[in-house]
Amino acid sequence: MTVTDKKVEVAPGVIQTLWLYNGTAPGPVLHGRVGDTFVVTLVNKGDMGHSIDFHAGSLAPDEPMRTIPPGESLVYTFTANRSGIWMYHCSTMPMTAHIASGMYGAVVIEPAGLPAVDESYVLVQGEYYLGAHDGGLVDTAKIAAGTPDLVVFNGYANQYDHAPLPAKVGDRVRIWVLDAGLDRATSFHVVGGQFNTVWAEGAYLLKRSGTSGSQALALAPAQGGFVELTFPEAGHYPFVSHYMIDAERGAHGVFDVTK
Ligand SMILES: [Cu+2]
Repeated sequence: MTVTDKKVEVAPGVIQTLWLYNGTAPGPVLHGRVGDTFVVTLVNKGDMGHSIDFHAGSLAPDEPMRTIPPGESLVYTFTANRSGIWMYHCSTMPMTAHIASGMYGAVVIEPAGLPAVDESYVLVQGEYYLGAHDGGLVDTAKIAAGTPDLVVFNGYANQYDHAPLPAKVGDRVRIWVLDAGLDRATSFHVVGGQFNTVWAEGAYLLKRSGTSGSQALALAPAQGGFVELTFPEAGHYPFVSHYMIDAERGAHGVFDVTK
């Protein structure tokens, strides 16, 4: 995973200079099964020190999570012994500025025996504290004040209003959600939908329930899980963080459900 600085559009007409793993915010979604070993080479091609912290592995952080200066690299090896949707992020101080500049992502380790579904999506919630709109850097005063300008799924405000996620009537849809923060919790809800399966932080709250339901998946920063639902009829089903101020900040999208 290579760290670079890059100017990126984060909402229509809003360009920010971000610090990125492999050129995107969030960084790439890594997928695996319980027992898989990941060997990640972190290469710092940015212009300041950076690092990476994978929650998906348990180890002494001293060496693999160390900050490396520009031009250097390190090899970070971990084994995913437990299922989950695990956060990774830069842990170089000030960590707030590094995470808010795009240095976060997800590692999905499926629980053993997870059934196949018809559609599966990964949504990673993040935040932007905007500097100047023509390529500015993160505004750390807004971080200190706890006032993000944008709260987003997969790095772009209202991304899936512009390009809705497709699904078919009657199909089982699984949505993995990671709240990468940095400081906002999420309450993931699908308007017009009900979850009959909810799995969060290692355990099922509901599992293919026939008569019990769930309306929102609550996640604190750095927590994750998945929900499953079936859409009963064709239409446009919005999905949001039901912290409504954050839905209005950009944590909003749409499922376009067709027959
Ligand atoms: Cu960093």
